[in-house]
Amino acid sequence: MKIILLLCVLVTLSGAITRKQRKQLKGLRDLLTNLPNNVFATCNIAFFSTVVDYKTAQENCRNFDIGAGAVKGNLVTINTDEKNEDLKMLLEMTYPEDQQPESEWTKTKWVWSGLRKVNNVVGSPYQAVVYLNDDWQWANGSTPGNFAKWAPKQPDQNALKYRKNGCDEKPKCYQNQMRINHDGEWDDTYKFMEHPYACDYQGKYIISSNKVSWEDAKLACDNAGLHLAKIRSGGELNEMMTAMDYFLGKREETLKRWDPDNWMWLGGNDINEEKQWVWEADGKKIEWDIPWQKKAGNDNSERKMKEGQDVMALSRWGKVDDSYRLGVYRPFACQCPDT
Ligand SMILES: [Ca+2]
Ligand SMILES: [Ca+2]
Ligand SMILES: [Ca+2]
Repeated sequence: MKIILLLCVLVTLSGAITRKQRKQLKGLRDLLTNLPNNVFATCNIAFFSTVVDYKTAQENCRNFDIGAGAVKGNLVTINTDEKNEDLKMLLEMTYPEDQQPESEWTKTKWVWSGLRKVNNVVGSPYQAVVYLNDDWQWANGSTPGNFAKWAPKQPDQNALKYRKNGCDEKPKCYQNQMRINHDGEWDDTYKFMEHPYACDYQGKYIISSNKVSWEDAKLACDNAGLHLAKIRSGGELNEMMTAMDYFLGKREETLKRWDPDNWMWLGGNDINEEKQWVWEADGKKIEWDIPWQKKAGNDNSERKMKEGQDVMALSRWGKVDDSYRLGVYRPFACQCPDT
């Protein structure tokens, strides 16, 4: 499955993108380039590049439930300019407009969102339905209120007779589902249309499969405006394990213990003082009862890299090892802001 996830803090409320935000967006893209599932995630939106009909999109989002204790996923809720911009950018990153066929109705020029008409006047005359925001609802149950980005003349509430142009509903198909284009404009369309889709992402972590040293992992998170990940509880460990499976693919049982694909960098380190483990994000002492790999956690040898094993990696089986900051290359996880 192809996926893409995203960050909300990148765009100001005005919708204008600053140079710093542009840099962070590039940093975020760099984090996500080589994911095996082609995942591109921000901290708010998971963008799936696979082209599917509305029903499939909705179902897939419901099954996308990363995040400890979080509710099941939804097709994405776009209730601020920031998120509208985020989604627009994700679409552009995945399917650059200048590489798409010219037609404005090309599948990959649109992305499914969670807004749909729940109070349709069935049988109403073609194009006779006025837009009333009360009739519409986001997949998470909220109503759009006055926030709307409809393209000119939309929603037009077109209808199609059964069996016409792909309509598979009796007696008619209605344009009751909303999609967003490269310009961030909304259009109502039919369920049977096929587009990439985006889900609300409620997880705390963004994982990169790029294998780099701990120092470079720290830098890569920083370039995206993030820090290396923290784990502070069993619940967060569970979430991280699920996220690793989801974004890096399932663990390959045949790999040797120290294979780089079995490990992922976290932000924990005892660089400043041996055995005093702190988080890279804020320098705070680690309170989590660290599940050390056997014999790990207290190594200060200088035989290999002329440095101690002062940084933390998490294995695919949930154990933590202390390791070298340079010369060891692994995937890594960044922490979403305010989580
Ligand atoms: Ca329409
Ligand atoms: Ca150490
Ligand atoms: Ca070690």
